[in-house]
Order: sequence, then structure tokens, then C-alpha cells
Amino acid sequence: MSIILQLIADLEDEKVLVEVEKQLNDGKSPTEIFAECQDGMNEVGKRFQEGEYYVSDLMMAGNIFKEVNEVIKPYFSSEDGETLGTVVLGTVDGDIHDIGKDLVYAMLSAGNFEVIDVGVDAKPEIFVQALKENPNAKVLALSCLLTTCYDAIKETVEAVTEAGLRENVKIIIGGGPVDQSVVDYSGADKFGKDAQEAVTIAKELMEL
Ligand code: B12
Repeated sequence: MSIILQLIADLEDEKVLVEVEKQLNDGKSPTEIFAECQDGMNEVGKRFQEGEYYVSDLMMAGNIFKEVNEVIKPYFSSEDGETLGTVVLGTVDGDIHDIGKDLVYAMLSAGNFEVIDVGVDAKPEIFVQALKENPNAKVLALSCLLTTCYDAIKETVEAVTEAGLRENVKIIIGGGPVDQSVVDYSGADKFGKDAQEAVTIAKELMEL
């Protein structure tokens, strides 16, 4: 078990930040550090599921991850060059998890996409409105951490279709448990397992 994973799992907020700064100074890649933080969050989730941790502990883990994100962000310097396109991003209706979404935002921005973030717990019509206000947005990225919110993904895809926008907009989904079966269920186009994949897929879809 890596030190960062262990410290996050044990909710050692100050020690995590010291360790992350130390590893960044030693030249460790920020992507690798992020991956270890995510493993730490998964361990927190496991302890919550097993009854060892409470919602307050999830909140604390969320705050720790956000602080780590602030420390690491400057290391993802954005590439110079033209904007690759516009992406509308948000967490679906009923779901308030925003850490993964914010990471997707950071990586897409660093990858030269313009990102319109509609926030969390966003109803289908909010996404539709953002797409209408940004007619050059060719990608819609939906984050969803709760299995109970798969219907919200489906309803968002349906709302985009009903608004007559589906032909011009590709839909990527992601977040904790999202996989190909959720793509099939919801009618989205693709799923990505992490923020880096969000960038790769957005680039792919922009070219279609
Ligand atoms: C922190 C946390 C919270 C915090 C969130 C704080 C915040 N500001 O976001 C708080 C305390 C608010 C919270 C609340 C709840 N939570 Co919670 N939470 C977590 C926890 C521990 C970590 C989530 C996280 O931030 N992970 C780190 C980020 C970086 O990972 P990520 O979000 O998956 O994002 C990455 C990828 O998935 C991907 N990605 C994300 N979005 C997208 C989008 C696209 C397009 C793409 C391509 C990729 C992509 O890129 C990201 C970076 O690589 C998870 C456990 C876990 N294993 O994830 C539980 C977890 C998600 N929560 C859970 C639950 C049950 C809840 C509550 C219902 C608890 C309750 N009883 O109240 C509430 C629901 C509130 C609501 N309506 O949304 C369950 C969900 C179970 C399920 N099957 O649905 C989990 C899995 C815990 C568990 N094991 O039981 N939670």
C-alpha cells in the first residue's frame, strides 16, 4: 500500500499534504500521485460501506482530496495552442459529488478545451440550456458516482435528443461505477474511467 493511499484512507489531512509536496519535489509524476489519491478514496469508500466510517468521514476525505488537488494543479500546466473545442460538463441530477468532475475540468482545460461547468445535481434541462447557449459545444461530459443516478444520465441523454441536439453532440460519461453497461443503458456514446481518458475521448469525438 502506498504512503499516500494509506494517509488518505486514515484521513491524515496534514500529513497527506506534506507527503504530496515532498513527492512532487522529488519529481514524482502528478498523474501517479492522483492515481494513489484515488485508490485512497476507494479505500475510504470501502470503510464507509463496511460501517467503519460515517458520512462525516466521506466529507473529510472529500476536503482532503480538494486540498491535494490545489497543490497538484499547478503541475498540470496547460499546453499552448488553439482551443480544441468546447465541452459542457456537470454532475447529473441527484448527485452532488464534484471532486471527479473538477478533475475532469482541470484536465480538459489543461488539454486546451474550453469547458462550461454547470455544477452538480444538474437537471437535464440545465445541460440542454448550456448546450443551446454554446452551440459550438460538440461534447457533453456527465459525471455520476451513484448507481441510483443512472436514470438521470438516461434522462439527460433523452432531453438532449428531444431538444434536437443529439446529432451534433457526443456524450461521454464517467465517475466511480460507470462502465459500458451504463453507456448501453443510457444511450450515451462512450465512458471514460479517469480524467485523462476524458481528454483522450473528447479529442477523438471532436474529430467525428
Ligand atoms: C467523498 C465522497 C462523498 C462526499 C463528496 C464530496 C464532494 N465534494 O464531492 C460526500 C460526503 C458529499 C458524499 C455523499 C454521499 N455519498 Co459518497 N463518496 C465519496 C467517496 C469516498 C469518494 C468520491 C471521490 O471524490 N473520489 C475521487 C474522485 C477523483 O474519483 P471519481 O469521482 O470516481 O472521479 C474520477 C473518475 O471516476 C473519472 N470521472 C469522474 N467523472 C467523470 C466524467 C467523465 C465524463 C469522465 C470521462 C470521467 C469521469 O475521473 C475522475 C478522476 O480520475 C466515494 C467512494 C469512491 N470509491 O469513490 C463515496 C461514494 C461515491 N459515496 C457513496 C454514497 C452512498 C454517498 C451518499 C448516498 C451517502 C449518504 N448516505 O448520504 C451521499 C450522496 C450524496 C449525493 N446526493 O450525491 C457511495 C455510492 C454507492 C453507490 N453504489 O452508488 C460511494 C461509492 C461510497 C461507498 N463505497 O459506499 N460522498
